[in-house]
Amino acid sequence: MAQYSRVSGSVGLITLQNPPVNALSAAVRQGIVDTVKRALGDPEVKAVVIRGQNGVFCGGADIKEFGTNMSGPHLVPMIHAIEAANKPVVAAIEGIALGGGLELALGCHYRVAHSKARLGLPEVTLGLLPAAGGTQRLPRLIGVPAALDLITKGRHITAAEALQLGVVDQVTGHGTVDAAVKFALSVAGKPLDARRISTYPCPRTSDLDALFEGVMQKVRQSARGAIAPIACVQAVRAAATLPYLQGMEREKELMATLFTSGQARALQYSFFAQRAVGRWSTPSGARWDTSKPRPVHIAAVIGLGTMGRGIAVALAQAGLSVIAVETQEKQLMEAKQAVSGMLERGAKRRGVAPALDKVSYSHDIKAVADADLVIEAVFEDMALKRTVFRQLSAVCKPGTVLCTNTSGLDVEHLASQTRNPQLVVGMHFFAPAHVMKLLEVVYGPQSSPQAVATAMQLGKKMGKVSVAVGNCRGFVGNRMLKPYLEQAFFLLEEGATPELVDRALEEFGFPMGVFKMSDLSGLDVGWRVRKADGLAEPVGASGQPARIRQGQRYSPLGDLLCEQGRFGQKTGRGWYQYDKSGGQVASSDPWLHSFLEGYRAMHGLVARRIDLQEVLERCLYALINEGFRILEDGIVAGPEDIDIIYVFGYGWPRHRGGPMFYASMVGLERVLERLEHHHKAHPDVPHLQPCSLLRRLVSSGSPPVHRWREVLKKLNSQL
Ligand code: 3H9
Repeated sequence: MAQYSRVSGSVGLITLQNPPVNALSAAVRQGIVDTVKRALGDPEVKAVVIRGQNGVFCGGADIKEFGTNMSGPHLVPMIHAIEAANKPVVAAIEGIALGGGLELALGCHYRVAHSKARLGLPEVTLGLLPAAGGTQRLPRLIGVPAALDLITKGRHITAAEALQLGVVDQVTGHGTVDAAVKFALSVAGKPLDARRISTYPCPRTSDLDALFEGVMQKVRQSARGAIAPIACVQAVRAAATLPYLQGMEREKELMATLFTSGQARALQYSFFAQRAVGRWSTPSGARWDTSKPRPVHIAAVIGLGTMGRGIAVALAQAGLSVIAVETQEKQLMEAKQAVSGMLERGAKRRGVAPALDKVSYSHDIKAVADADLVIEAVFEDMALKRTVFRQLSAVCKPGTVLCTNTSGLDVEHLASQTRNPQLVVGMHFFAPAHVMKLLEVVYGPQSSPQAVATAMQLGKKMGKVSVAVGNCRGFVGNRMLKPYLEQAFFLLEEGATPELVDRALEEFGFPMGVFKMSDLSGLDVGWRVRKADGLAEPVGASGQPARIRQGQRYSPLGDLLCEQGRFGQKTGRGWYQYDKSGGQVASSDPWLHSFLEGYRAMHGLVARRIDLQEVLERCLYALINEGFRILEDGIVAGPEDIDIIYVFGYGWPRHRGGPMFYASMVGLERVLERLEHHHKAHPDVPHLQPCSLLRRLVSSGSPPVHRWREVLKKLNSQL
């Protein structure tokens, strides 16, 4: 809806009203059409100002409408009518002007923005392009290179940058609407021809072909298979080479192909999923809206290895006072330097002062006595963590929330070492902890709603996407990773190479294949865990056949590489070779290929031809199958939790929505049929045996992913 009033005698004021972001729903569009008509027809009105309710100009088209039968006036003619008006129309931009919101403002003759406003055309992040004239007007206003940068990246800019680029005409630090009204009065009656952006020629750029070729190459590389960024380049090219109306036709055509694409569906699903995970709930009935977090002013980190340092930086950057504890003097000195360096670099990037004085250091765990929340980040060893939790329980003030950054150990067991197990949760960060957006907040059966809410809120404060998950081995992300890695190893045994497996996964859209990723994070990490689990034993030591452990098929390939000191990038050799220890450019290693041949010969394995499709099915469907088990076990509340974990923490391509969304796009029957097929071929691999939830979803008609929560509830109540 849009409200109309007259202010300062002769200014028609139109207020968009659709909380929380004044999205351009059918009713808002109709409201704009009606109120603009009214203002233009009112002889007393000399100029018009458009603003949004509650200090928010407009968040763009209403994304919720995209999946429905859209009705109401279209944005393009609505914006044309504003631009064609014979009275000046001024956009008063407070809060945000994004997507269709900025396009609406670009149709106005003038734009006045508040200094804290953010502007942008983020449609590309939803698998779309700015199709209400954004791809045609922005380049005409600010030039092709700057428009390409904003449109292909979907970047939000500050009001200051918008002013510098020429997107807005004035920035104010005070009442934006008052400033816009004053501005409108000052331009009333002046000619408007030079203010209609659609009539501008696109600023000339030298060697347009070379510019677009270069940009297209870069965009293709970073898009990892996403189609929207490429369509954005094509649309801007139309602005640069065609008259406005023909450019608009091209924009419409390109949008039509994107609008119904699976990628747009996946990205819009991901947008809503990211917000849905904030509305967490646990099987015990704790919920985001009924659980009150404890205030956290002072946080402590125990253990200043790589993870602890990153966590300390993330906490300090979020404005908390941080007590950083490391018992080893040498490590403490190094950590001080590293943390200060990270804080300084981060502050320089963000143009703020470094929060160096927020962090105090100690080698004594007693220093955390006053902390409101402590995050333990010591070495991944249960005995050590147990000791730390006992000490924390003794030294911390009553009510301190105790968190562990374990990546998979039993949170409940650690809780049992303390006096207040209800105050213990997991906060599983991802390396580097001050950069990676994902945080798994792990609750055990005894964790109180308040402890979960406190960790979730702290995650939000640190700018993380936090997902509440139940306590199980590996939680969600690492639990699903296990069958994925296992399949990759088995594929090597059966005839694949690391290069083939990685190629399949990178073409799917992962930034790095599984073997390159393993080289980057270090093969020794998994080796240590497998040794602790009694899996990685020297061949023959257990008296079992080398390729069977604990009654199941097992591949010792990773262990054998570690026995040779091949730990990945850090040693210059792993699944690939690198020019030096710590090198980052992977190249094929003939040694590895002959090692694989020798291994197969020793175990009587005959290499067969494996294609890219089999790699994808074996690796991804095994991972997805574990996702269904996680849902079945009630470790997460819905598929969105899993998908967000994979998109934000494990490099799953966002334009494919996440593993569970992807499964629903492939078709659950198809996933089931292929798992059955691969399980039949490998009956000794339990991870390939389809999960019963998958079977039940298929027999209940394979509902779309947004209905799984509801179906899960129904299925659970029938048990
Ligand atoms: C477009 O404009 C296409 C056109 O070019 C052409 C068409 C022909 N629609 O994120 P928050 C909801 S495409 C519907 O938690 P924040 C959101 O779901 C659009 N709903 O708050 C949430 O609902 P709930 C281009 C929307 O302060 C609530 O608002 N625009 C929309 O952290 C609060 O959101 C964009 O891509 C929307 N457009 O961040 C902007 N936007 O409470 C997308 C938000 O039920 N939006 N909601 O969970 C954003 O980036 C952020 O929401 C924003 C606010 C920065 C605006």
